[in-house]
Amino acid sequence: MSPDDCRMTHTSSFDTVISHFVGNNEPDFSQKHPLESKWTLWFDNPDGKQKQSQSQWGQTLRAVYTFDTVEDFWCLYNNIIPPSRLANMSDLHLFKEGVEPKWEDPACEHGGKWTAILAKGNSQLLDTNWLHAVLACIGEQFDEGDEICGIVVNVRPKNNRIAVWTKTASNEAAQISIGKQLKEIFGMPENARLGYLVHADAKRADRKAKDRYTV
Ligand code: MGP
Repeated sequence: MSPDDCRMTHTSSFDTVISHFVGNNEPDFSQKHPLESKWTLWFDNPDGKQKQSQSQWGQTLRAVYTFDTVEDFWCLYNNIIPPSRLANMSDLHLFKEGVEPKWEDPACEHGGKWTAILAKGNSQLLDTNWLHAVLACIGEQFDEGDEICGIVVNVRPKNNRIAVWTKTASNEAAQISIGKQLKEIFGMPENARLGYLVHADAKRADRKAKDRYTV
């Protein structure tokens, strides 16, 4: 990676997040700024011709890169293509280091996920929502930040999805708090609905599982 690859993009969200991380209006670029947690980006692009069974799932899942500073995040972000340009059936997972993006991981097994469904055709909305939700996770912006395991974007032929995975499905208050904050991050109107699916329910009932909570 050349230094140019690490050039930072001065978007409004960048400005917000950098001042959030640095805590003042004069960021110091001479040193890297640590994040509270280490994060690993995972990529998956299974063969989409067949529906995946629970036993096959995860065979093509790969860890790509781990970072723990603001600067290394932007290096990564500026060097990967956005979700809107990924092939159908691709998944990006950004999880706290040491947590595998699977129902079976000990940090996830009692958890679930809030999922936003995004209609195809609005690339900018997909990419912006992904970036904003990623920044909220790595910037520890959720009041219940310890509950966050990671975030996933699924690129699919019909609808795309962004999901935030959390640890303790039984802690309703924490999940509702995260769901409400996520709705704000996505700029969703009050009457729009976001659903929380418990992984254990998905494991048991698979595609027939119903959301446990909604906001
Ligand atoms: P998916 O990739 O989340 O949805 O899960 P997709 O590809 O859009 O398919 P659809 O069913 O929503 O149309 C696809 C399938 O993979 C699930 O139904 C499960 O059988 C399996 N699966 C998904 N996840 C996240 C896991 C997991 O963490 N562990 C296991 N064992 N299987 C999973």
